[in-house]
Amino acid sequence: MISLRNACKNIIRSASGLTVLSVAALLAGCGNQTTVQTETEASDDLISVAFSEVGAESDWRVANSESMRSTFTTENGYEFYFEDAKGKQENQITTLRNYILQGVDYIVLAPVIETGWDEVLEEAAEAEIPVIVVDRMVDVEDETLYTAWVGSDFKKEGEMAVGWLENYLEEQGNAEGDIKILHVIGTQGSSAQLGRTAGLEEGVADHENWEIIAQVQGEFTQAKAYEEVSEILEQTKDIDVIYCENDDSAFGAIQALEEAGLTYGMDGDVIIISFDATEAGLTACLEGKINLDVECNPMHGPRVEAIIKQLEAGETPEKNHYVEESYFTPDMLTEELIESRGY
Ligand code: GYE
Repeated sequence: MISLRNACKNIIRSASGLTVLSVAALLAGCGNQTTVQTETEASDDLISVAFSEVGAESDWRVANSESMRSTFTTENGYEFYFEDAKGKQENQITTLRNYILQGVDYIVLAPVIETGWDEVLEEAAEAEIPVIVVDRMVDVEDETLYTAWVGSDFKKEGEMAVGWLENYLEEQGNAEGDIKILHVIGTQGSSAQLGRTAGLEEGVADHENWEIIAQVQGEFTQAKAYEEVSEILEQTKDIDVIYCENDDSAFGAIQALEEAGLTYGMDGDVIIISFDATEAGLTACLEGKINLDVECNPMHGPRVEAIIKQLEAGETPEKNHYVEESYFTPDMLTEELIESRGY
């Protein structure tokens, strides 16, 4: 039996003589929204890579999308499809179904949250389309439903932040004093949130004098973090540390602190911990506004390409690939270093 995927693919393959318009009409039943190349020669040589991105909620995310776009170019031999899910899993599921119907060669998924992927990934497996998961993870019963994953060890990132705070407080001669932490949480249920939160919560459990006074939903955006931190500051100003799960939410927290007239960073009262180490985040760190910025590398395009190249060569890529990461404090930074990082 010819699968719908193959039927659609055949339409694409045999369409060389047709106009773009008529091909688009033919493909309407295949859920294809994208203009199709009419040069069979050209499109036959290209590997189609279809990416479902979380959204554009943060600088990190924008850098991640750009890394994909600049890797999967026609010059590099790819036909690249991109959909922004605007932070909604249901949009990603619809996008994946369209990619499956379209019969792309590879699906690349940056999942918004970990759960809820079993069904659509089974559909991709039935259509024999390899799915490469990038950045956050998927939590599926059958791990063969995805081919490989590449991203960060988010729990380790959280642990790095906790280890740094422990040392910093000791250096300040404040290892024994009460430490009140405001925790600005990222998108609930995303691997980045789960790992960074677990790192902090375990660190707090290990220190009798550390306390999380409130957990607010920053959703990885400046606007939401600003709103939530402002509300907390109306109730209390007795805060020693704000643990922000990404740079954009750190900017929101900083904005709220400034409005409330509180000092922060290297020369202030409130310690700011952040994650991502984007150009804007590291610039704020160099200026002493962020005490610690834990690195989270978004340049996944070349890493995904390496996996695809292995698959094209008939090799089996490593299932899970963790990116090595570090952290930054103001004394470790220079403008040149920040510029050289490219995001
Ligand atoms: O930290 C945040 C983004 O999943 C690692 O998502 C990613 C996170 C990143 O919105 O800025």
